[in-house]
Amino acid sequence: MRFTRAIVRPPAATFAAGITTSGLGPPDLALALEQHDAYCHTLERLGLALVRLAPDAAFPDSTFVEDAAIVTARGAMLTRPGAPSRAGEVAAVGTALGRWFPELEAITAPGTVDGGDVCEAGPHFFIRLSARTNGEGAAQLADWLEQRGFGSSVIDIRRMPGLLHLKTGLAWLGGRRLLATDEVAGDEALGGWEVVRVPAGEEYAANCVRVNDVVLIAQGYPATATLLGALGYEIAVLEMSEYRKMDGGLSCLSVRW
Ligand code: CIR
Repeated sequence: MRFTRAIVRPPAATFAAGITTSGLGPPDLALALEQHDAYCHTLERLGLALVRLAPDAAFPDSTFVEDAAIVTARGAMLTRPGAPSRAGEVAAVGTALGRWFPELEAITAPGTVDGGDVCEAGPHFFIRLSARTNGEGAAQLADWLEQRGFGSSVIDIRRMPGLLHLKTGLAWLGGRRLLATDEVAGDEALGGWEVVRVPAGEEYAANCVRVNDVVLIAQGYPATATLLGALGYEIAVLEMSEYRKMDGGLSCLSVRW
C-alpha cells in the first residue's frame, strides 16, 4: 500500500527508563531527538503527512508507537501491549487514529499483541508469538484480519529469545520479497516467499521499512545497503544509535498508513 500518513511521538525526558536488554548504555536524549527529527523529515520527504503526538514522560517507551496499533488499508486495530509498563501508551494512539478510523477495535484481555510482532506483507500478515504477543492476542488479530480479507500466519519464534519482536528480524520489501535474519529466514512460515538474508553481523539492519518507493535502513550496515541497492531499491539511511540502545528500530518509530 502507498503510505500517506504516519503517527510519530518523540521520546520523552524519561526515555532512558524504558525497557532494554541491549547492554549498550543509556541513550543520549538530545541525540535521540535529533535522530527522531531526521526520521520525521524523511517520512515527510517521502510524501507522508505526520500526526505528531506530544512526548509523554509517564511512558518511557512511548516513542515506539508502532507497538500500539495495527493499521491496514481496510481498518485499524489497537493492540494490548505485552509489557505492563506500556499498556497506557495505547490511549493516545487510539485518540489520534480515531479521526481516520472511527470503527477502531482493540485486542482484549487476556490477549496481548505488540505491533512489532506483526509484519504486513501486502495481503498477508505474519504474526509472531513472543514474550509480548500471546496465542490469544494472535488469534484475535488473525480473526480480525480474516474478516477484512487478509491472510495471516503465525510464527512461533519464542525459541529465539534474542529477538524482541518479529520485525526485529523480518521486513517486507514489496511483492513476495522479505528481508530476514538467518534465524528467522529458515522458519517454515516463510515457505513460498523470496527471502533475502541480511549479511552476517548486520542483523540489526533487518529492521528496515519500505516507505513507498524507498527503503529506510539504519546507518552503519554497509553490506545490507549494498545488497538492497543491488536489488534495485532506493535507500534512505538513518542514524538509529540511541533507539538501538533501547531495543528499538526504524519500524517502531511510526504507525504508517
Ligand atoms: C520495548 O522493549 O518495548 C521497547 N524498549 C522497544 C520497543 C521496540 N519496538 C518495536 O520493535 N516495535
